[in-house]
Amino acid sequence: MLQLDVVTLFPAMFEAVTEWGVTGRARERGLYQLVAWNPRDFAGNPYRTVDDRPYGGGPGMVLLPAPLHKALAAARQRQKSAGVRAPRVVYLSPQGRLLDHARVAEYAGGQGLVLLAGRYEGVDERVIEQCVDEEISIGDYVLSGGEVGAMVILDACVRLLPGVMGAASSGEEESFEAGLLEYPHYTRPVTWEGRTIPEVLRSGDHAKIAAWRHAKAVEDTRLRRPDLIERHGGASQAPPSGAQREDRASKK
Ligand code: 4FV
Repeated sequence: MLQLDVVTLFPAMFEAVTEWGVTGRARERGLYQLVAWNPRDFAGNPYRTVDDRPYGGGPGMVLLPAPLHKALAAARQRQKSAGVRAPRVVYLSPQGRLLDHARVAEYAGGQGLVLLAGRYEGVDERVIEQCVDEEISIGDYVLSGGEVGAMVILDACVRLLPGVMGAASSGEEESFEAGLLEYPHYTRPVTWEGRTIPEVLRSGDHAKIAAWRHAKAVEDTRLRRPDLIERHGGASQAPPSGAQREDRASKK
């Protein structure tokens, strides 16, 4: 079971992941556990204060180091008692390394993750120096809190856990694994608003369909994300053969 802990001023926000859809069902099936820790519970003052003004002046407030440190220590201790050898603390911030499929796959393949979600202007830098193993950003924009980023990591990780997506495992994961964007999808009706689906998809010829889908994936990736093609050393012209598909399936 993947052990997940999050340090956040808004634990209830995570119900969006733990109570709904694929990730909600995966939690019910015990495929992962998510425990939230609120720094206010570690504030140690009657006003449960967790932030203060920035030294050197400037706008906004900064999260105090001590409540975060205590909350992170509690989360790490819970992970250790749940059998996680080396709990990894990840702080969500715009200064972090950009999240990608490889990172998500690494997290999903691990034992446990402690996510630190900041608020206001961020956390005292000394917490990052002392308690954080890695900073991760979900994109070059500023959010009002790290919770949304933490949920992105949770959702993407849980989808990769064995048994979560099962047979319905969308090709999306596979696509990013292969460095390609996903091919286009169609469903009923055959013609909609005068637009008819590509004939090959009704041919029943699975090799032809696989070839068409791969060609579309390469074409779209070249057009929309040439960086992905570069990163994956060019797209192989041949669609993944049945054998490759099978052995990927067997890995699931
Ligand atoms: C963010 C991002 C992000 C910065 C200050 C929270 C906010 C506030 N996190 N990827 N982009 N965080 O904007 O992960 O505390």
